[in-house]
Amino acid sequence: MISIDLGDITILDCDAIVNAANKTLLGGGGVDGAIHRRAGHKLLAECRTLGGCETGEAKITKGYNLKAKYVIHTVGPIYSSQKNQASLLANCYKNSLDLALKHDIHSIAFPAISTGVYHYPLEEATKIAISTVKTWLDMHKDYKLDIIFSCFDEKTYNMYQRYLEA
Ligand code: AR6
Repeated sequence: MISIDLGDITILDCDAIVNAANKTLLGGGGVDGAIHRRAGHKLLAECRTLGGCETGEAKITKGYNLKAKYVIHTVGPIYSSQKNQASLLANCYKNSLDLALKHDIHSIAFPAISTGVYHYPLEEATKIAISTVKTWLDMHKDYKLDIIFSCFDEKTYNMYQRYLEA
């Protein structure tokens, strides 16, 4: 099942929340900063052991002080005119979902990856997020997974609503 939530991803009570991180996995601004602040310093300590993460890839840690048991850290593309932007962004969703399956995660919340500091145009990013997730769910019909798109502002929420209804 896919749903949308307007608000802060760090307070969601689900098995995993996804972090829109950078390649260092050592924290930053935006949703990354918010997740690290609420999870506490042990999250950073675990992230230091991971050796960073390539764009489009995903790595998993515990959630520490979060309600979520796990954080899945993925690195979205920094928007530019490069041709492979869309597939890199799609990989973030796909690889995060593959990790969820591997770790028996049955509810996962995604922020709008790359649409903040990384400046991916919201409408394009929303279409990629929704189509990638729907394709993954279609390919894993026997696995029960609730997916929440966590939208931090109304503009993002309205965009997800529009494309989920379409
Ligand atoms: N809950 C849900 N969504 C949030 C929250 C929150 N607490 N805070 C922000 N957002 P961004 P990016 C939304 O910039 O574009 C960091 O410095 C935000 O409004 O967090 O992938 C990393 O370290 C936007 O809709 O991520 C990287 O260097 C969405 O999350 C870089 O930013 C993504 O915005 C990654 O940039």
